[in-house]
Amino acid sequence: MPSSLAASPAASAAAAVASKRSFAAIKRPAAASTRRPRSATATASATPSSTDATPAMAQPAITLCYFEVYAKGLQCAMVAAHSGLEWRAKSADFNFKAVKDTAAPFGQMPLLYIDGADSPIGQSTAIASTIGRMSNTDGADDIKDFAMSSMLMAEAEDLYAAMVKASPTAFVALGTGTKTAENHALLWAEVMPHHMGCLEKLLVGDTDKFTTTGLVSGELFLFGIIYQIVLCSDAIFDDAPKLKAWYNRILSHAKTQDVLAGTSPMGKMGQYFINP
Ligand SMILES: N[C@@H](CCC(=O)N[C@@H](CS)C(=O)NCC(=O)O)C(=O)O
Repeated sequence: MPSSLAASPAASAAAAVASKRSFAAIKRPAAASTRRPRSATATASATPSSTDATPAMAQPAITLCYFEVYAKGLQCAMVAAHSGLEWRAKSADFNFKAVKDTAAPFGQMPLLYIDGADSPIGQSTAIASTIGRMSNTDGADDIKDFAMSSMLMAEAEDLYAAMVKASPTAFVALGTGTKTAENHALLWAEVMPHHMGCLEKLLVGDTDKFTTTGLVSGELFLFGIIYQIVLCSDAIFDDAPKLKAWYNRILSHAKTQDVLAGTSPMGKMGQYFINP
């Protein structure tokens, strides 16, 4: 990510206040057997979760901070948007440079601030896992769903790494470093078909779901990177019809459309990976 992006407007006042408190305020969702119906438990400000798994306890609001591009932000925004938690993005005066060498655990974004927590969370997978746990959208009521969710998140990171290696971005042209013409050709001819083939086999039976709900945090996180890949080539679905159905199902979801239209709390985000 170029340094010009790091200078994008940034410091959430809410996040700064939140960063002074402790993690004690973060509650663990109750086990499925003790959960009450959503209507009896949702906080006034929370939007309804897109899954049937709704946390029994009101959870603190969260603030997701990232640059105005998809890159590592879309995956987290997808998980936040479908979580049912009250969430916001960084405020206009958020200053990444101010937290980069202090509060940010790895000096990078995305960062997740939880109201009541004493420090932000770094690493997009940790952010997605935390949101998934807080909102009970991580499939953890069913160990198979949880394992699948975790696998898909790891797979999404592998796909992201493959794109970073070989695809030009809005900021780095083909021919720079490992983004050679040869690697780029290999990406689309071999790397993507291999990954899509593996994913196609993991979908449950003849369904368009990887899990019982089809909307666990790992699926939403994976959607975030696959959407970015599809912006470069939708041929990835040529031999993966079930995966295409899975993709279209999540794509057409109102909460996904909100994120993509720039009408979610995250606002507008630009395309990161591009064609040469
Ligand atoms: N492994 C990290 C990578 C995060 C990352 O690479 N962040 C970049 C933007 S995509 C960043 O913050 N760059 C600005 C900087 O390092 O100053 C994650 O998944 O969150």
